[in-house]
Amino acid sequence: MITRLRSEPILDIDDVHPSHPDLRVIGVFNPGACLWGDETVLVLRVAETGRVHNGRMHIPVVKPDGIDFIAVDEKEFAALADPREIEHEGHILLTSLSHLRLAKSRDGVHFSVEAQPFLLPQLPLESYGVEDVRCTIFDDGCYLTYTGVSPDGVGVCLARSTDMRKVERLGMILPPENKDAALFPRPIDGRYYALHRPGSSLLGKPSIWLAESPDRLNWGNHRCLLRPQQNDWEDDKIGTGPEPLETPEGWLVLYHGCNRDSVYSLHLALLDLENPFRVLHRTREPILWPQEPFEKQGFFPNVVFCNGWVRLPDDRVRIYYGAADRSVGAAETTVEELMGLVKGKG
Ligand code: MAN
Repeated sequence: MITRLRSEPILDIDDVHPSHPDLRVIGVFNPGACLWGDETVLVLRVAETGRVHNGRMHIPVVKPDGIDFIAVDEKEFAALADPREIEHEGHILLTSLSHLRLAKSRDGVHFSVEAQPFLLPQLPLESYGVEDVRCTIFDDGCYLTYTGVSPDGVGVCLARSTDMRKVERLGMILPPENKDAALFPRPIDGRYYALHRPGSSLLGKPSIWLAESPDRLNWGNHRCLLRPQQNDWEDDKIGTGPEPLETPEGWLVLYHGCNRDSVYSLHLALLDLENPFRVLHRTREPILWPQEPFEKQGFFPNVVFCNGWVRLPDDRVRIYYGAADRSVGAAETTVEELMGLVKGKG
């Protein structure tokens, strides 16, 4: 329903150099995005895996003194039902290790990818990788919420950059299981807000929650805000996308829905400007779903997943999205068009 800028990726795996001689890039996807000076900056997730020697696939993990490799049977690796994870000696491993890498552009379409990583997984809570960052600009810098993955689970970490060259870690702010967190770009009534996605139990399905904080580090007053709708697009789980966009009529939220066949699509909600715990509108049909070949086939098929968008001064909105966990696609719309879609008038 929104218009793609291209029917092919704007960035693909050949555009990115590996971060280590023993690794190869298998995905460049799910970018965070922001406007910084006169450039559009993407904070890419780069997924890498090891090489095959003597019938063994070498899966990278982070150890205190650098990257280590766990060797698994290549045939078992090739036959995985879900290519994202593998069971090894009673533990689940990810088949790739992700880091964050910057790409910069003057026109928002042609990006050059930096040769060096922006944020490499280094801490024990990141030993299986850092993933899917959301960027929110405040007066004191760009705040980045990202997923830290380790044998202890999946949690939300916070970092800050004041120059989009270097980045400083501020620690894990929401412990496992939690991911898909995005900060609102300004405090409301003196409090910061964030959307996030706690893990689910036997009761309930993975849903979007809202929390408050005095300082962006300590979070409380957690409430479940949006639950999966029982339809063909989001009946398995949902999670928030990029930072909410402020409009005169409310906070515009882009989120992903995953259905029972693991197809990922993009949806919208509108939250009250002064009380974001109040949901004003929500789409019933996706605004983007996997249709192009690069969205249907890749590393994990049938995925459009967005955690980065930018609003241009003329109220055009560029949506950067991960396609099939392999490449980056881009779409363009306007605040007006998105408002029409979320109100059901699109
Ligand atoms: C997860 C997300 C993304 C990924 C999708 C599809 O839910 O965290 O990293 O794009 O799965 O594999």
